[in-house]
Amino acid sequence: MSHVGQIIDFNKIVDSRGEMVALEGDRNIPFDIKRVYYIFNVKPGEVRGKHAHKELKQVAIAMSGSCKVSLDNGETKEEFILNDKSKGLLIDSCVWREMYDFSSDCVLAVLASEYYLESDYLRDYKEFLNHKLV
Ligand code: T46
Repeated sequence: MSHVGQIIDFNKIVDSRGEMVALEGDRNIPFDIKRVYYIFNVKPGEVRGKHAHKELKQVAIAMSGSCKVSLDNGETKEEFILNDKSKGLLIDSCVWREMYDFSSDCVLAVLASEYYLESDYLRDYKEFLNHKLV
């Protein structure tokens, strides 16, 4: 089975004072990071995402709490639970994503390969499937 998303296990730098993770573009993040945003205070039962991107690649990390992410490349669907600040979910371009079951304390940070660009969005599922055929 081909994988739709990939979990990246970040190296934890641990010493007697606590723990740290360092994120570096083109190193442990497999693209140059152009944008960072984070999502929090998601209302119970809300689903975010429900779109794909033509070019954008992202890594999503639950900095606190947890949420679920469903990824769909048009052929295969996979569900991930994000609940570990030392693991990131790599979401490639042209993957339909839905984020749900956010815990009330969830802070979902996202590192993105591009600046925000509305024309990069595929917000209609049929349009997404057609785009994959082009
Ligand atoms: C994804 C999930 C995890 C901006 O102005 N700048 C930005 O960088 C972003 C991401 C959004 N926006 C505006 C666009 C919309 O008017 O904020 C509003 C909400 O954005 P959106 O509906 O895209 O939010 P989500 O949570 O459904 O999806 C976002 C990302 O778009 C998406 O790529 O993977 O977060």
